[in-house]
This record gives sequence, C-alpha cells and structure tokens, in this order.
Amino acid sequence: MKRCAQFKFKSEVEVSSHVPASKVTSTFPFNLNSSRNPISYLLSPSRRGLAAAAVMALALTAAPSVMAAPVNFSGSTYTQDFQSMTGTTTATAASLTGGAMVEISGLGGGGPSGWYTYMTSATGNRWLSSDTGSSNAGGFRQLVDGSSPTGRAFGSQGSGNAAGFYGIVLKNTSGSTITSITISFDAVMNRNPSTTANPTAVSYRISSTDVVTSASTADGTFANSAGTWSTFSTDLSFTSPSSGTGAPGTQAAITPLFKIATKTVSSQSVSWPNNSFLYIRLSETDDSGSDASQGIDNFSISLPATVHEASFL
Ligand SMILES: [Ca+2]
Ligand SMILES: [Ca+2]
Repeated sequence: MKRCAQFKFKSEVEVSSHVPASKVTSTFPFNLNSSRNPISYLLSPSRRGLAAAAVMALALTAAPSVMAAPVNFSGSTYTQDFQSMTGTTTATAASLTGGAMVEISGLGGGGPSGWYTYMTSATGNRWLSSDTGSSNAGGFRQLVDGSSPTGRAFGSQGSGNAAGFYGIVLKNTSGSTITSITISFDAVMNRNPSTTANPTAVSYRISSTDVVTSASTADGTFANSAGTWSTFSTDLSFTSPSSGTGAPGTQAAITPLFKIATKTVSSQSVSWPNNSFLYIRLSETDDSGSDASQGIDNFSISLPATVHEASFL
C-alpha cells in the first residue's frame, strides 16, 4: 500500500504528495518539500478560488506575528530590562491611539511584547520611541540616557493631553492556579518635574478576559472601569524625589537614568487561574507644572521559592 502525506485546508483543499505530474496545476509560494517527499497540490476548477484563499491564509499564518500578545507566564521567572529597545536620541513624536490598549512592540523603538500603553486622552502624537529626557512633550515613551551601553526604560511624562496608564499583561500558562507571586522593578526617571514631585500609582487585577486592543473602557484594558483594581500588599507605588536628583526645579535631562527606588513585593497572595490574565498598570497623571519623565525598568515576576521543611525522627 502506497503511503503519502496528506494535508487539508478547512476540508476544502487536499494537498497530496502523490499527485500525477500531469495534474499538478501550481506550486506553493513557499517551500513545503523535503528531499524524499516533494509536495504539490491539485486544484479542481471549482475550488481554485477557495484554494487560493486557503494558500493565502496559510502564507499569512506563516508570516511573523505582530499581534498583541500578553507575556506567557509558565511559572519560570520572567524579566524585562528594555535593553532590546533601540534609539539613542530623542525621536520625533509619533501618533499614539487614545482610549485603547496599544502594545509598544507595534510602535517605534522596538519595544517588547506584552507591554502596553492605555492613554485616556485623545489620539495624538504622544509616543516617543526614545527620549533622553530633553523633551517636554507629554506622552508615553522609552526613557534613554547617555550611558554606554545606553540605559533604557519604559515610562511617560504627563500633560493635559497625555495621561492614563502603562504596564504589562501576563497570561498564566502554568497549567494550574497560581496562588503566590513575587514582583520587583526599579522606578527610574530621566527628567525632573518643574514644580511638584510626581506620583506613580501601581495596581493590578486578574481577569479571564484577554487584552482588548480596540477602543474600550471595559474588561481587557487598563481603564479604571475594567473592574476592581488592587494595590499589592507591599505597595509598589512611587514618587519622584522632593529633594536632590530628580527633585522639582530645572526640568533638566538626567543621565544616567536615576533610580528612585527598587520596589518589591514578596509572596503576594493571588488567585490567578490557568489561562487567565494578570494586568499590572502604572498611572500617569497630569501634575501641576511640567511633569517628570519616569517609569519602570528591570522588572521581574517569579513564583516564590518553595519552602521544604525537614523533619528529623
Ligand atoms: Ca533598562
Ligand atoms: Ca505626572
């Protein structure tokens, strides 16, 4: 009995490795062959339209994905230092959609997957793919400094037209409910405010709803109305300094990135079901005067180390 490999696209188009050469009507636009099993496909005239669509769909599937994608958290420690981002000078501001979750990986600057902005004000040129701290343009941005290698972080500078939230969304892919997590990050800044120390509140919620990237104020976003938001048992919120580096005053660029504090919560009790989502958001409010540029760096999330009790008989 002759064996052959066979594939089906939505039960409409058959792909076979033993089609007679005389019946072969086309070749794939990409290589599915192996040296032992060259693959071709056979189309009946009535199915060519369907087949073309199926092949196009497969080709699109094979393309690199730029879809919004929360970070899969399997239980292994996840870290993010934003050092894979690009740009060393202050970029021209690009458009950022307001009222929607926007993954920064789809914006300029090469941001990582799973990190989002949620600007509550209107759409506008409020994404700076890199900013040395020299810009007074309100908006979300990559914070960079003049160090070698360049220090990089993800943050914002509030204004009347640029406020809202930014942060990360993670999906529990561990296979079971997670009951305890440890989170740590550095709060950093590269431009001090003009008149008032700027606060950044940090809160979280767990939801079965995946990220919604269309305009929405409902579940699946960082909006207040998405659901009930909680602060961590050790509050991770921070404020720019009231004196010294980063204090209100000249609103000058700061290099290297100034670390306001390392914020850590250990063994935070949660009930995070498998395949559900953990939303962690940082706030950007429009404070009096010109705002600070500050944000998050060196983020990590992990499961607390298991404690093994030893007993001696
Ligand atoms: Ca960094
Ligand atoms: Ca602010």
